[in-house]
Amino acid sequence: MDGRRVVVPCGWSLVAAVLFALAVAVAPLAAQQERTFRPLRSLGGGSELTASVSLGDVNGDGALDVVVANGRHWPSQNRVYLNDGRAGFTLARRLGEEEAGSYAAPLADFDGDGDLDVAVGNDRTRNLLFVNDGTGRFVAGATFGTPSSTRSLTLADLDGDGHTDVLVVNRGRQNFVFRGDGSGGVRCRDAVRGGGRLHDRRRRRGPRR
Ligand SMILES: [Ca+2]
Ligand SMILES: [Ca+2]
Ligand SMILES: [Ca+2]
Ligand SMILES: [Ca+2]
Repeated sequence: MDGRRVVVPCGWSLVAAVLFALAVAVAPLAAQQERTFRPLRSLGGGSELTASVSLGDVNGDGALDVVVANGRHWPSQNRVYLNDGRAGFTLARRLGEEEAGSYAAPLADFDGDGDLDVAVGNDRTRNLLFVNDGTGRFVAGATFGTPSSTRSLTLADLDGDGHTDVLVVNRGRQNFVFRGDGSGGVRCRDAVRGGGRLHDRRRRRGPRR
């Protein structure tokens, strides 16, 4: 205690009074800890136009690694940062050879070999999968969809066949579900508009933004 006087309301039991005094004493410490919260590490360069990050153990060492989707509207390099096990991410690898305006890079095992692959959602260029060699090195695999304005990808087994599917959300354009075949391929399953109705993927409405 710092010698401050704590006034306990009348009629309280000793236990209640002690708990009250402890709460009064601890509250400033909690507030101080909140004020002193600082970044543990830096990650990547400050000039990159990062849209999102994904976590997953891409090299099988038990530590969560980071995949960064960069670019947004402008072509940029996506990167994989390997975790040294102490939240240090000094080793960066390029994800793909070509720059793209990426918004999303979620992880899932698309080819069923046990390691995490990456689905990349792009603005103005095709979305595509990157296949993991098991050590966190990726090569480009299947593309899915036409060049559009993808803003996010959500991965889940939507049709219950045991394979990960991809819900593609596009700005100002049709959204789509792509069905994963479990061997690294994804195919358009249905187009999705508001309200959960299904539409033909060829029907596009509204101006491109
Ligand atoms: Ca790892
Ligand atoms: Ca895999
Ligand atoms: Ca693999
Ligand atoms: Ca599925």
